[in-house]
Amino acid sequence: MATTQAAAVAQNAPTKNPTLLAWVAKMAAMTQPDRIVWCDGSEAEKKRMTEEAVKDGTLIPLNQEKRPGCYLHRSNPNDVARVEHLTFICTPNKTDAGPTNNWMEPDEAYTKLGQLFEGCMKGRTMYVVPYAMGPLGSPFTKIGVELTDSNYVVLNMRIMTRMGKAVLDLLGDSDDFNRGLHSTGDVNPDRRYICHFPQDNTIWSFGSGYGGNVLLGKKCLALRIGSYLGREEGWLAEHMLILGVTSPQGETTYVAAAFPSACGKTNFAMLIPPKEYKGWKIETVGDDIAWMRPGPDGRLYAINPEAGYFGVVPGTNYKTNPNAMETIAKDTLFTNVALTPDGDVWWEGKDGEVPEELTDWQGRPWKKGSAEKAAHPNSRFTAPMTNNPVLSGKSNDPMGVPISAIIFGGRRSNTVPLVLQAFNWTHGVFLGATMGSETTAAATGKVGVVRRDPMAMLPFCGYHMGDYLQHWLDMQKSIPQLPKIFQVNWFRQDKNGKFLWPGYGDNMRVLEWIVNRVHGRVPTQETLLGWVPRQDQGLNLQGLDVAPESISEATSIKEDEWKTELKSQEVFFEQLGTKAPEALMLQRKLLMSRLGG
Ligand code: TSX
Ligand code: MN
Repeated sequence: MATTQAAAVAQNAPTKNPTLLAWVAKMAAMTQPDRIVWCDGSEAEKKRMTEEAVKDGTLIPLNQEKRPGCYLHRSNPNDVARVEHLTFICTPNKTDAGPTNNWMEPDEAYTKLGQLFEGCMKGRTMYVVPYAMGPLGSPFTKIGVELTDSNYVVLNMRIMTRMGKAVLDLLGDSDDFNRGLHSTGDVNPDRRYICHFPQDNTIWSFGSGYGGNVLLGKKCLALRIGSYLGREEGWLAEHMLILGVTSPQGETTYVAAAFPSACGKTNFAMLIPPKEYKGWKIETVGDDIAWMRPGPDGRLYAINPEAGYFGVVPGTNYKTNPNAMETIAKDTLFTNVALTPDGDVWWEGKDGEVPEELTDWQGRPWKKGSAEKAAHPNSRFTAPMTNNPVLSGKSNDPMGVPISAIIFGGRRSNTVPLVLQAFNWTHGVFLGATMGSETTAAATGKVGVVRRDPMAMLPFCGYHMGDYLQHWLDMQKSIPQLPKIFQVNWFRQDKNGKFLWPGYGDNMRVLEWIVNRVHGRVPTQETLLGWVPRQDQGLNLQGLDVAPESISEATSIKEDEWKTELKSQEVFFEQLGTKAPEALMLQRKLLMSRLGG
């Protein structure tokens, strides 16, 4: 039985890779699909699968005049976001996963999920999706194969990754590929698990059809497994955007930046400079993930392993992010947004009037003024990066881009000033390790509570957070030309809750200071916390219609607030126990002594 199945798999496969064929046969023997389809990534395949998805109700065609090539998908209402409490790191020892991850023993996880996967694809098709994270032929690039029974997953993976036949050719007979297995199952939250097996380069995901849980190349491979591989192999897999800043003189400086959710990462990655910045240009290399390793010239080089954007839709408009609006004008899959009577999509925070009537994200009639949201707050677009009007020409460069600055951000209504530069790499890692952001969505508990989210990696680090921070510290030994590290906060408020900094395009002013610091072109002011812009030769505020008092408030450092902050940081470090890196504890003590005990 098993041998005939294996023979059948081999007969239809566009590869002779023995490891791949044996694994597909083994997974097929367990899940028992009616048929196996090897995806080739072609246009014809896209057309055929899109038509099938429309026929089976997975996709709703949108108005093809208004949104050419665009479709709407509605997920199960119980399945609209990543599920951290159902996400597991499966290593032999619990300590390897650390206190910030859920852990399951690998054999137990394989057995438990194996029971769920047993026969789960009966009556269904198993799609074999070969994909690459990173440009084909890049030394950074990793190959994965995802087996899935979801046509929605295939169509999304086609946008988010380099997918298809070319990847199989690149893989050849190698056994070095991530083994991803996914089934939507019956979308029952009680039978939903996302398990990572770093030692086996394997991911098993069951019972969900939602983005981050099922597009296995993204959070699962590029971050959780990626961070594990990065530590083993001496590189960094980070939750960072990558952008290039080009001056009127034609000098391009590349920056990587980590922000927790709800800080406008995609907006920053596609920023349009204000009119005073004639001749300046921001270009996007990536909006979510950066893989970084030392290059031949001693600088730190980064690639974006993805090929598309899986972005939050609500709040996106021609004021907050014109480039994103252009990006999603065509060939985009929308998930859980509202539908207009004329077949266009709508969401809270879109430009223009609120329509009188809509079909909401669950397919129910919706009327203007309704207390419920028409689009789900976590509704998404999946769009190819090639749609982005400001896509960097280097986004497909196998060598990546040299990173001159690393930025750590957060949403803080107080305490953290607009911008500061770390004294050195170790201090910069301390700034990243102590990142925090205030909660915004009422659905996830109290609003305005600071959540610690080191390097914005808390839900995405595939091993012990203490070891991860130590790996960051250790990396300075292998990067002769270290990027400079900065901390930013666009979200400082006055006592009435009004934002002090205009943000958005005006963040260019902060970026220019960062670029000038990187190239040693501007003097700076030393403070307790780090180096900040000087009053005289600091931030360029030309043309900015903001009261000088607001700027000084946004950039102010209040010692009493910092004493409170240090106490709050201690709670996080205590969680890491003996794995809290000594160098970071010393940074903490130094700051405490600068504050006067
Ligand atoms: O994305 C944001 N950025 C980065 C842009 C490059 N947002 C949106 C965050 C939610 C996803 C911001 N919100 C930013 C910001 O820099 N700043 C703010 C706060 C803010 C909001 C509104 C105004 C000013 C600041 N002003 C008016 O509404 C007029
Ligand atoms: Mn992200």
